[in-house]
Amino acid sequence: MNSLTASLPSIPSLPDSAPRHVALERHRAVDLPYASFVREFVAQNRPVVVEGAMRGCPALAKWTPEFFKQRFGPKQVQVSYAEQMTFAAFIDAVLASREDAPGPYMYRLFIGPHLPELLPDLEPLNPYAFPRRMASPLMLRPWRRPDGYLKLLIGGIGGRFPVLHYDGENAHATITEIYGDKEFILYPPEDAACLYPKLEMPNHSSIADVRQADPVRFPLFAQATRYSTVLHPGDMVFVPSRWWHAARALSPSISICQNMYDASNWSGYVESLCPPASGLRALKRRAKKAYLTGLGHLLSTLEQRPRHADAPTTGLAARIGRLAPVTSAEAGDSGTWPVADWKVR
Ligand SMILES: O=C(O)CCC(=O)C(=O)O
Repeated sequence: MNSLTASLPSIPSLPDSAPRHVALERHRAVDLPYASFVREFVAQNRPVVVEGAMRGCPALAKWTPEFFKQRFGPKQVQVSYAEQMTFAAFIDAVLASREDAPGPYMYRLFIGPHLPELLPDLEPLNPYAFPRRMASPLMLRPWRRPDGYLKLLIGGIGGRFPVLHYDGENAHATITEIYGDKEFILYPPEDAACLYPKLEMPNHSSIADVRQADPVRFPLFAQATRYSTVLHPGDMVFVPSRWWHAARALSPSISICQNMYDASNWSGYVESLCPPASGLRALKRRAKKAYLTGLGHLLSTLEQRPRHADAPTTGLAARIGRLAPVTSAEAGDSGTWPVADWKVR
């Protein structure tokens, strides 16, 4: 047992009669080296909050609702799938949001293609949001996201992400609070049956609001184990693949969300991109699957190379680092990311 494992409380198992509410495990970044994070949480598909995950990132000192209103006021922005409005109108609605009359919640604004001016505010990059497989030049073009598919999430008091869900394509996610406070709730994959997945969208729950689930319609819900926490500025929650999650702003709140793949969730990702098909399409899928599977093996090997803080920035080691970035130094700064030609799916 390593020293971190020795100091971690194990996830408790609850007696049947106990309320199934557990406080989500938290660690300070200074006590959780990246290698321990990967070994203890990512590789084991266990959620955790890392406090102080983005030290030195300018957004923490700069981003406020007023900053967005002043800087991008007249710009039309995508708030949800259906709603667009100017940033100024959106921020006004966020600041007017109340527990009994929640305002809009922004969850469809991708920073790279739509607000690339913000990218330098997020550097140095969150050291826990690695490896950056989607940034690898070896990644197939339609799925290549040099910034890790960074999304902006903003809501006011009582505003919430609209649905209890898990992320598609077997992704892990990191969600980092930049400003304000947000309640974050997770349920483990094995409790899916208690969360009433929608038939037509099995990663979305039929329960509209976990705080007001109808016990007659959703009798099994009470048996699901809820892990909850409150995110404060600088806190990052690691949401492992297939963990259900929901979020609600407790004050005007700004955060960023980023998806992540490594050896632990890659095969599920490949499966989700290559569902069974017939005819010519089946041949293309097989070729894509073979490429992505091989790429996964190659990236896993490269990611395991020992990293040295004083690694050379030129030559073979640097080139390998660019193919499989596992540190922010290897990922480079946002000036080197080809943001202009990304498409948002
Ligand atoms: O609002 C949040 O923090 C949740 C974000 C989320 O789950 C998502 O973007 O998939």
